[in-house]
Amino acid sequence: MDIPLHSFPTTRISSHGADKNFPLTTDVYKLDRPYSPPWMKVVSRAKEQFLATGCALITNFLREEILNELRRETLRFEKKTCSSKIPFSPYPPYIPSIDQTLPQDHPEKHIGQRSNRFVPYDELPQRSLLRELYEWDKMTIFVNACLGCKQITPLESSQSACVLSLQAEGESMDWHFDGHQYTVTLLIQAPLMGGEFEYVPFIRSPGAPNFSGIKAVLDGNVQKVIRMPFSSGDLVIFEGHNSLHRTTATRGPIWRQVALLSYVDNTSLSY
Ligand SMILES: O=C(O)CCC(=O)C(=O)O
Ligand SMILES: [Fe+2]
Repeated sequence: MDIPLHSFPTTRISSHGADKNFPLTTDVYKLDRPYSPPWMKVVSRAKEQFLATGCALITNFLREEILNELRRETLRFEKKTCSSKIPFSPYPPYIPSIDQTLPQDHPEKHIGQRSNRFVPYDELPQRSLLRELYEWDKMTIFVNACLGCKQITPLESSQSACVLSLQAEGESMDWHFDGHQYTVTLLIQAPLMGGEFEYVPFIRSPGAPNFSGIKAVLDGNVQKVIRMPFSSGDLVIFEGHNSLHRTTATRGPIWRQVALLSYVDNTSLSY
């Protein structure tokens, strides 16, 4: 690990004008007061939704002024990134299998495409609001509880622990599974149209790779596909290792900007 996690102050930097004990998130959720009644209320709703659908939506998560500042922080990266169409297979490390024994139409041989732009964790400024949120111990406590207390920790990766994903007009990210278990997505800026997050909850599980079900989705079957409607400032807690997911192409001049906060639980993944 190149960057020590949790090494940044957990209280807000005064230049952002926020209350010291109320760093980043909307007052109503009381993230700074774990196990208080309002905190318990949002956690139990999120936990229920996560267990039922593989995804929990927490609306208006960020305070308005924090969201605006995060937008400004992210906007700077729009000019620094460039798009390219990258062949993208559904399984990490996102390279199609060359196994000769597999049929050509096997999902492990599928070649999709992605054209979004990633800003790696180590390129975020040291005094980034996003770093501050990701490295805030109470954020981890909150996400952990929403997932049903799985003992998660932030991913130890200087590159992909917490990244920005940007989509200009027409850019998308095809069907895939994440290499780590849990992703918390913060929608910093919704595009005018498109840029939808779609997923099939728990389409596979340990011991049940469900290649036929996955192939059906890759072939365009939308029967089990759920579209998560979320707006700027909303937070989505998601299991991306066993739930096939994608983001569709954005439309219009406003870029889609999301922050992706990655977490792993203490048991190592075997696949
Ligand atoms: O942009 C999103 O909402 C999800 C992106 C994603 O799935 C990923 O980067 O692995
Ligand atoms: Fe993903």
